[in-house]
Amino acid sequence: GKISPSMMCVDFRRLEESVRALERAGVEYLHFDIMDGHFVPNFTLGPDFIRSVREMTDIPFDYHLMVERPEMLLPVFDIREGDIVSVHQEASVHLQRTLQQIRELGAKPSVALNPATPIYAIDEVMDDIDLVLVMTVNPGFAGQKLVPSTIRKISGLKERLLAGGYADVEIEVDGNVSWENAVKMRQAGADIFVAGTSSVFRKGEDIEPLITKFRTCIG
Ligand code: S6P
Ligand code: MG
Repeated sequence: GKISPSMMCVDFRRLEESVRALERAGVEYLHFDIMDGHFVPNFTLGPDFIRSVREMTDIPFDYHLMVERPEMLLPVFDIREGDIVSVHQEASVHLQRTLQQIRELGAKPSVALNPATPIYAIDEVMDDIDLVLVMTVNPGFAGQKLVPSTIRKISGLKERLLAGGYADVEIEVDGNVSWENAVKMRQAGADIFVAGTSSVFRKGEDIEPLITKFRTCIG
């Protein structure tokens, strides 16, 4: 599996030091939670912050847009080839067009599904996505508890991808990806794991050994 550490969980006083530790640990992506105070009841990381991290490292970025009308905000980010861009199914009125716009930027288009959003919501855009972001908590905050039904949802999605001829579409999981939950999510078919306060970001603990431990859970 691949690791995408959640940057909203980093100790901002030690930002550069943390990015270096994540580089040494060899994480595949950096996950940025972008919240607008409308689509979700919280407000987080903006383009200036993300741009300053962009200047520090070449690790591909994983943009998680928890905003209404995400298509309007694509130009404010320095999206590069190989980055992931996830938009929520409910947030984009012309979802297929938004995914096309992400593809045109050279990035990997992805649709994020809230716990209550059914898998079939993406049926008509399967040819337009490289991955699906399965939310395993309701988006808005770090440190929440897993919504248990989402584990079944991951295996349901995996089956559907295989049966439908979309075996290349990856499954990313986000929310309370703890050591124990990571194992279950992996068994259910997840490929990319967002690591947050449930695993690698713990006050006073070094990131690197925690990433190594996390790897053993996700295979
Ligand atoms: C939640 C956000 C996530 C969190 C992540 C934190 O709205 O999309 O990316 O930052 O889930 O991890 P944890 O382990 O604290 O749940
Ligand atoms: Mg996220």
